[in-house]
Amino acid sequence: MREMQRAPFEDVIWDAAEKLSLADLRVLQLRRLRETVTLAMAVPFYNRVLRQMGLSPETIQSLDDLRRLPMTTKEDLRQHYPLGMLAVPREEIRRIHGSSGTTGKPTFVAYNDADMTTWADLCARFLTAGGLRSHHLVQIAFGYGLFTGGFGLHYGVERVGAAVVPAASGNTRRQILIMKDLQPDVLICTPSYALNIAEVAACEMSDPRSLPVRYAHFGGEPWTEDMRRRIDAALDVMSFNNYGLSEVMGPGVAGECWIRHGMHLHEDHFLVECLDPTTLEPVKPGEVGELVITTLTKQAMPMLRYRTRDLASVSEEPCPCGRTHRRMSRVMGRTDDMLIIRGVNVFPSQIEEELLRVDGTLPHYIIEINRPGTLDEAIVRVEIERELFSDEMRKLQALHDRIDREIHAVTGIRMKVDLVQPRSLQRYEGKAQRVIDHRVLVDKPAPVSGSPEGAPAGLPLNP
Ligand code: DLL
Repeated sequence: MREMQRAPFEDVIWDAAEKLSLADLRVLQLRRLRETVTLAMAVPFYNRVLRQMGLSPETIQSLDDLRRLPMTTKEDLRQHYPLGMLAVPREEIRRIHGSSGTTGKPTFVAYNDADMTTWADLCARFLTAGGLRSHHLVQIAFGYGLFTGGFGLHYGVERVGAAVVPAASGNTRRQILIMKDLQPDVLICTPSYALNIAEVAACEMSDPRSLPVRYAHFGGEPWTEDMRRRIDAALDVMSFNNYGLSEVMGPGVAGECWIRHGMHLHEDHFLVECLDPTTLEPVKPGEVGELVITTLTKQAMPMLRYRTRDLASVSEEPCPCGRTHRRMSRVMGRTDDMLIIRGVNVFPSQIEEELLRVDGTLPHYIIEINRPGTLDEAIVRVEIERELFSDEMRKLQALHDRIDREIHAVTGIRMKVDLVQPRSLQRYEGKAQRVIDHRVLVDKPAPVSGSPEGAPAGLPLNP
């Protein structure tokens, strides 16, 4: 979307901190990093590790000292289940959320009053950058519950002063009814659920573009630029990407401005490193690495160098919108959802990109992996437009062969391609599941990423 250099609405900066000079930002970050390490000393786990490493708040003299701090992993949180990582007394906790895990046990995260205020403010920040104004009505179709999406965005919208319809996820017909009758300006959900809404709306009325929504904020799962083009066209909206994870807050870590070319990291609240996941050395600006995030203002559960497993790049290029905080790319994949098929590393997002580039495909697909004998076998099932099935076989075959070639070109391996009827693959109301790895189910739990909320990863829900 780089070609579009004029804001489609008057840009509003929610917080002056978004335009801090680099020098001022660094001063603020260093002060907050010391405060965070001080707080972390109250967490028995961090206290022990920091002492062992000879570290204390006083040893943090510059931002470079961040690299001396220990890393935190999901496994550390699991080992301190349910709330062993608290830095404040239990009585101070105001909210507990959680993320789904492979073991069926969620990882719990906690917020005190100050955290709740910060969280609402950071969501308000990216929502404002993406066009939300106080006179808007917003339909939130995220799950309300342990998942941070529903409540996180809800408080962010209210913080802006806009009105919320907390429709929650699911019951797609009712979502459409609410849209028609209440005329919301903004839709908030996962990108895959937005597609689902567009599809059901198309079955029920002639044109989903006549729905009133004009802006949309999507996050919680990976999606591609092609997916954005299709959603924007299907619903006649301008959609914005936002990123976050419950362990460090939930939504509110980064979000797009009107440029829609990368998500501004909220760097006054998070120190974000982009590291080579193997060597743990920083990658160059613009190169893909794993995001490792240190919270700077979270009080109830501060996180030191949390390994997100999310692969993205971080750009230092100035943004035409004037916000000074660096921008992260879309999440390209996760270190733990990288598929190894016949020894080759493949990310589902690479396949999505290729599939959606081909005319006639619909944005619904699933990648299934089996190992019938000794060799892995991958099947990509993708829905295609209904008319294509009534065309001559030759056209169908040509489409099949094109997809086959494109996937082979990008991944280097041959996958079986299965063109299926529209609406024949499962739909999701929260995070979509794009991979079913039958091999993994046999001996170890499947990766967390992309699993529908609350579902054991790797298992199809209501197939
Ligand atoms: O998904 C928080 C969130 C809710 C963010 C709503 C944005 C909107 P978790 O359930 O803990 O928290 O899952 C976090 O989801 O590590 C990424 O792998 C993935 N993820 C979140 N946002 C995006 C995005 C929420 N915009 C995990 N693009 C993260 C790609 C995303 N992946």
